[in-house]
Amino acid sequence: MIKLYQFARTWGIPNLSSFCVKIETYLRINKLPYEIEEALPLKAPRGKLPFIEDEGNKIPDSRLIVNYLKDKYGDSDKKLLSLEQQAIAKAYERLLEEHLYWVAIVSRWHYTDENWQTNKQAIFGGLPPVVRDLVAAMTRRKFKGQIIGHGIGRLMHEEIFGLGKEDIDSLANFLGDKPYLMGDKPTSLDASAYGILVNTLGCPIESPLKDYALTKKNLLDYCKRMQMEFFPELPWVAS
Ligand SMILES: N[C@@H](CCC(=O)N[C@@H](CS)C(=O)NCC(=O)O)C(=O)O
Repeated sequence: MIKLYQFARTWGIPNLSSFCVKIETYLRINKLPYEIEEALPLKAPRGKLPFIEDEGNKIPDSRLIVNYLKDKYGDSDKKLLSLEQQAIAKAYERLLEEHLYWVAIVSRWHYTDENWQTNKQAIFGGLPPVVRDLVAAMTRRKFKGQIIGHGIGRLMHEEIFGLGKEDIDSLANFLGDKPYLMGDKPTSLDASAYGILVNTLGCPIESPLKDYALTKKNLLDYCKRMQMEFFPELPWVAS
């Protein structure tokens, strides 16, 4: 059986990592049986979660995991979407994972001290106190380096959230009143989108990004619908 390595569940959402939510949602959309192994990134083959283990293969990175699962167990996206739709879905996936994700990272790790404490407790709360503070501080420093290297960390908060709001507008306008982003059936793009959106709309990290996303009723309803359909054991509690 596929083993999914991810952070422990918290905040009443599937995972505090949008990429972990993405993979678990993908597995559920495609009805692939799996079991969860709680882990921290230290244990991951490339130092990041999620990763999966399947028949002795360890596969890192949610994009490579989805490719692997599609190759091995079938690609429902290909059956559902035209080449043009697949191209659009890929572009949105990249918007979510390579841009909006970084806005979320800033909100969690480097926006307010309150958010940082909430984030710290959720990720490192299970570690013994002395180790916890040390590992948390080191990881926070590492993320600082990453956001500066990426470039987004060189902008003012107002500018960063302004860019994030553009992504939210695009998603809300693209979703419109469709049940799923690409139409009537869920695809891997919904796994990716729900991962980021539930980590924006459904978790206790406060920011102008969250406030703005909450004004988009179709996105909020979509996110709640995805959770109800694919994680019925987790009733919506936040926002
Ligand atoms: N591109 C990777 C990103 C995975 C990723 O950034 N995971 C984060 C959690 S959301 C992580 O494990 N970070 C740990 C670290 O950088 O130390 C994917 O798609 O899986």
